[in-house]
Amino acid sequence: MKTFLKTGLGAAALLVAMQGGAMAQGQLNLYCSVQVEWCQAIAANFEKASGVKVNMTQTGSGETLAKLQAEKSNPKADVWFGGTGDPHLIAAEEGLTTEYSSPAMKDLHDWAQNQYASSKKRSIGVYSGAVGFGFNKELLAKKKVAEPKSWADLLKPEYKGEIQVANPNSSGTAYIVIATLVQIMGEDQAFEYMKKLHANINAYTRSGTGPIKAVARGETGVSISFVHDAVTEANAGFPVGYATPSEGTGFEIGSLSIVAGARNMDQAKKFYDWALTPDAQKLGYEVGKQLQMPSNRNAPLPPNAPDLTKIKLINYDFVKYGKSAERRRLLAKWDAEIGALPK
Ligand code: S7P
Repeated sequence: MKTFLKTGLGAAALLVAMQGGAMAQGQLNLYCSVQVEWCQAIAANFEKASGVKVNMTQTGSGETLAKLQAEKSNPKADVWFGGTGDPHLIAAEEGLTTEYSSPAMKDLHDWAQNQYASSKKRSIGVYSGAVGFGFNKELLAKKKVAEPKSWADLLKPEYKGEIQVANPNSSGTAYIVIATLVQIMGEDQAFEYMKKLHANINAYTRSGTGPIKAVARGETGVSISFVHDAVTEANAGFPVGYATPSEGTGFEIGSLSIVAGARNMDQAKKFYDWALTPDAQKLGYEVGKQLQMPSNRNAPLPPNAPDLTKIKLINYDFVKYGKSAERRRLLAKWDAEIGALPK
């Protein structure tokens, strides 16, 4: 009896101490804009490394920006991980995120540090990836349609009803597509191009990854999306190939920001530092088979990841296209001139 009481009390004391310890580490409300498997791995591994309890919500970049804007006076999130860089810059400009300088910054590639400079210390790069075309090789072969190689190719009549891209109002990926076309062709020509392209589009999806998933399932022949997502689908066994446009293409700086007025600021900073380590940056590939280029110079490039140095990238103007007014203007123009066109 005595031993039972002793062990019972000991175990209870240990449990209280453990709970006290875990509680002392607090919690973190994480908005996460990469693929859900990666978000879950980020949450679980940070919990393990820090003892901080993580409440994670996954939504794409455009949608997360809209949520942060709606919650401005009563922020619900502490930190925003991943998603295209322009909405992070807009969040910075609108005061939705706050300044932070991580000691890990010195280990990051220049492009990741550029995001820190462009956002006036309110955001940083965690990964990068290029826009291009994903296609279903079997479907195109069956329809005797060539694999697209250029922006010009996408206007050819054989792609009628064969192409999917996301809606730029909800998708950061699709916003990069518009900004890329404007930078390559000039604004007037880019909108003329998108009007012609509309004839070949079968759907504007909510999320930026929707089109490549539809390609993998054989629901559409071609997607305009990030090429790393095409390789992920190919690695999963789908007959998916990819190409980057011969005229040049845009790219993302997938980013990380701390929410202004975060209730759990210490935990948010801890997470931010951890997310920039090579160990954290390996998780995207290890768990979610994601193939973006990590921002920490010491994190390995995932096998078969598209090599950004071999892609014709434009000198994407993140500062200009990461401005709130510019995004609003381009989206309104897209709604009026493209989104409103009959299908
Ligand atoms: O994780 C894949 C990826 O393509 O998704 C991210 C982003 O959330 C896409 O957001 P949208 O739905 O708003 O386009 C990219 O940053 C990332 O590379």
